[in-house]
Amino acid sequence: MTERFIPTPEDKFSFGLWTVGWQGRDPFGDATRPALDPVESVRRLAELGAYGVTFHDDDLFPFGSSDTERESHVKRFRQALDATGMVTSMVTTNLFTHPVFKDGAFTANDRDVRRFALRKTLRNIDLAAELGARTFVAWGGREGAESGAAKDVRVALDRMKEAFDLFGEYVTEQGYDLRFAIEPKPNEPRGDILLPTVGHALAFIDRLERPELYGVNPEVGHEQMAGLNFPHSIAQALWSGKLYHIDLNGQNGIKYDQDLRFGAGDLRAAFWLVDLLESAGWDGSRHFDFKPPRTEDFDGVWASAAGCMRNYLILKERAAAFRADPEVQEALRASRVDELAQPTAPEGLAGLLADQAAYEDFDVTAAAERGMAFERLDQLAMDHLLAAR
Ligand SMILES: [Mn+2]
Repeated sequence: MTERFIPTPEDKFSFGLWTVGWQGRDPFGDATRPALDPVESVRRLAELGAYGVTFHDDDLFPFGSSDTERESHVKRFRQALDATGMVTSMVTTNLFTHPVFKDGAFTANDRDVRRFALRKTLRNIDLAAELGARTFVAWGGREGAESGAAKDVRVALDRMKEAFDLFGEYVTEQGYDLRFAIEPKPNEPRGDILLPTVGHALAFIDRLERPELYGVNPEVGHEQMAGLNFPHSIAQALWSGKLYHIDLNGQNGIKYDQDLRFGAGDLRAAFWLVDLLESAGWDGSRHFDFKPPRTEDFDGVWASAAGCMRNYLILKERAAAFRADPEVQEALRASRVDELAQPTAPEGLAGLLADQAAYEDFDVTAAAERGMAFERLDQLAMDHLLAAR
């Protein structure tokens, strides 16, 4: 019964080193778990069936490491990857933990801090290229404010654009095969963060000098913290050709960033998300950015990581069963979902204006009375999600 949910590298599951390595420190409590060696994380995740790992520079070597220290950490990590066959599927920069970033990195009011942040990121871009990562995520957790006068947002966006344009210039000059994925979040740790949602990030990318180098890295919980429909955000990112990476986790509505394992929290949103990614043929990583709760010991950490992958595979099976069910296909037609794919006025403006049936003779009352049969369709989805069919 359970054997069909065993993850393999072909499923392209990946994890951040900071996920299983999270020690459980929160604003009110100290660490509940000791530090985890990245080499151990690589080994255990490979055993569980993951294909890749991702990291912030500071996850791999402590902030302020000398070149020699940095090189020895990278070497051990590389050996662990070689021994397990795991890949570095994405790299990102920590521009939020050290106190120097208390007012942000690319948009800190302090220009010296901004220049340091650019150099820290450029150095990490070199490492990403060296390890063969093709995606570089940028989460600006400290780019924001708690009060109105503290940050001139229009000017801050100029500085944000300046930073990303410099990175685009750098990867182009170096010939790196690396694209950037901007990760939106509405708040936490800042009171309000710049580029708070997928929509904001997509609009920002349009203003960059080399927009083709930039996409988004939406996280389930981040959009849901803003009360948004995550599958809708992903659909728009896909529609824009801008889904460059994704962070899967769980969240229970509008509250602090919970980072639950994937499938926990809003299960129906998770079902529709997997249905969307699989229907769209998403071929990128299924990347988990979650935090095993601080109640857990290491057995709980690995159970939580395994649960992320297992839940994805269960939902993938449930979504496929939903799509394959002849009754569902009939219900989709009854709800006229296929009709939305027909262009509304393919004959053009003149033809539309000349068409009396479209307006003058249109029976508004009859059209208003037609039921859409969405409830039956949704219950079929619920039945499949709950394995009742
Ligand atoms: Mn999060």
